[in-house]
This record gives sequence, structure tokens and C-alpha cells, in this order.
Amino acid sequence: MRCRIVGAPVEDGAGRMGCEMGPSALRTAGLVAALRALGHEVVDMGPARRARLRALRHANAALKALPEVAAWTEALREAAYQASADAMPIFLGGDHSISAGTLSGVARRAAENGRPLFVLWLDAHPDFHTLDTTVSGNLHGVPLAYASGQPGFEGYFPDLPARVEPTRICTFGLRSVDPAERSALTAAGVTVHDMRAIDEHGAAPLMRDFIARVAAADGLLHVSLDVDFLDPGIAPAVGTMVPGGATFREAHLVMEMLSDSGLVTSLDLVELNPFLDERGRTATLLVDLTASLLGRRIMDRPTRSF
Ligand code: HAR
Ligand code: MN
Ligand code: MN
Repeated sequence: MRCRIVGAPVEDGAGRMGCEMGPSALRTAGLVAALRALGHEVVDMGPARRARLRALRHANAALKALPEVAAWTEALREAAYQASADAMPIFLGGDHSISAGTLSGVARRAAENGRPLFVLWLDAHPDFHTLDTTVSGNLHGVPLAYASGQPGFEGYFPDLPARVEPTRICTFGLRSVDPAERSALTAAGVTVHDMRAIDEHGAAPLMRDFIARVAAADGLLHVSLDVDFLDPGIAPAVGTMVPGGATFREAHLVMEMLSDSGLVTSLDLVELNPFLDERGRTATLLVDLTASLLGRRIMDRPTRSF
């Protein structure tokens, strides 16, 4: 497999600073070497560059950094469209607002290739606010609503070349959902596997069903991995700590099942805030999860000395 690494050093969408350092931390934790060790060809495209800012005014006075996030969306949409032509793009965030761009870019690619695009959203949050409903004004809370064509982004975010069909989205690991998001998710027909469902059924059958749907439709699959999908006890480098997240093995199992499926065509690694990490352990965990997604197996893991 050929992977294209695209840096997205964005922190304008988060409520606090630090995610801008995410790509550096993931590189320092050995992402490129880990993928090469699995036999993949890795092309590091370096960081994307933000598009030009436009003055934007919106009635929701809470919105933060709207021109910046709109400009990043424009740039990352183009980067994602280009990088997905001949490779699996891996986007290194950056806060989750980068997915407004990455998803709209890979959605355009999928539409041009006549393939349905599915999205697995691994996150404590659905990020399904619109510009009108967000209360915090932090735009890492809106990318999934934008990319799936929810109303109210016109004239602010770039026009969508192709939207992600909401019924092809599976949110997984939710445990922090605002009222406006809950009603919009239901109305749009997004699949919700919250933490309670994972507790009750286990991650495996839920993943198996979703993977079977993607396979049956001959779909492409974009995976968006927010650090806060993971329990903060194993992944402290996150601005929004929500207790009760996925365990180490639940997260690896999801990645291993995705690897076996052979269906994943693009990946976001988002919300890593290296300023809040403990000796690089969250960055290292993200690299190991990415390795599991790209074929590393338990039986290939040698004993490590620290
Ligand atoms: N729903 C809340 C808000 O809109 C929290 C969003 C937090 N999002 C992330 N990424 N950290 O998932 O402010
Ligand atoms: Mn998120
Ligand atoms: Mn989140």
C-alpha cells in the first residue's frame, strides 16, 4: 500500500492551543518508520498550507476563528482530493475541524470514481453542530455536519463538491452529545454506536456489521480517529477529557478488524494535543493504532524494553 502523509497543523477549531504541534509529535513518535516497517510505501507530503482568509460575519456571536477554519477547509479539501488520487492519505491533525476539509476532499474523489463513501467516526463527540447550533463556538464541533450537507454552512465554508450521505456514517464511542446534535443525528439517519452499545455488545459485532455494509456496497471507507475516542486514562493528550472511553484493546481491535477488511481508503488522526501529553504516550498510542490499522498483528509484536 502507498500512504501519503499530509500534515494539518490546525488548532483554530479547538478551545485551547496545542493541536498545531500534533503532526510533529506523531512524526516524533515514529509514524513513518512504523508504516515502512509494515512494508508500506510512505510519501510524506509535509504540511498543507492554509488558503487565503476572507472576512466573514455570522449571526452566531459565539463562533471562533470562522475565517481561519473556512480557509483551512478549502486548503485541506484540495490536499485530500489530490492525495487520494493514487494513495491512502493519512491526515495528521490538528483539531477535528480539519475533517471538514479532508472529508469533503475524499467525498469528491469517491463521487468522481462512482464509489459510495462511508465514514467511521471514532470519537466521544459526534461533531454534528451547525454554525447556528454550536454554543461553544469551537469549530471542531461541526465538521461531520458540514461534510454530510447539513444546512447553514453555505456562504461561510466552501461549497461542498459532494456530500457524505448521512446514512453511510457510523459514529462509534459517543459519550458527549449536545441536544441539537442528538436531534440532527436522528433526523439525518446517522448510525450511533455510543459507549453504552459498546459496553453491552462489545466492539466486535458492531464493527462487523458496519464493515459488512461497506463491503456489500463496494464502498470506500474514511476513518476519523479523535484522540478522545480513547479513555483519558490511556490517552491524556486531549483538550476535552471525557471519562469512559475505549480501552486499549477495544481500540486496537477496531483497527485490527478494519485492517482485515481491507476497506479503509483514508484516515484522520486528530485532536492530539502534545502540550498535554505524558512522555509521548498518547502520540505513541496513536502510532501503534495506525500500525494496527495498516496490518500490524499481535503475533508480530516483539517484547519491548523501556
Ligand atoms: N459538542 C461540544 C461543542 O460543540 C464539544 C465538541 C468537542 N469536540 C471535540 N472533538 N473535541 O470531537 O463544543
Ligand atoms: Mn471530534
Ligand atoms: Mn471528540
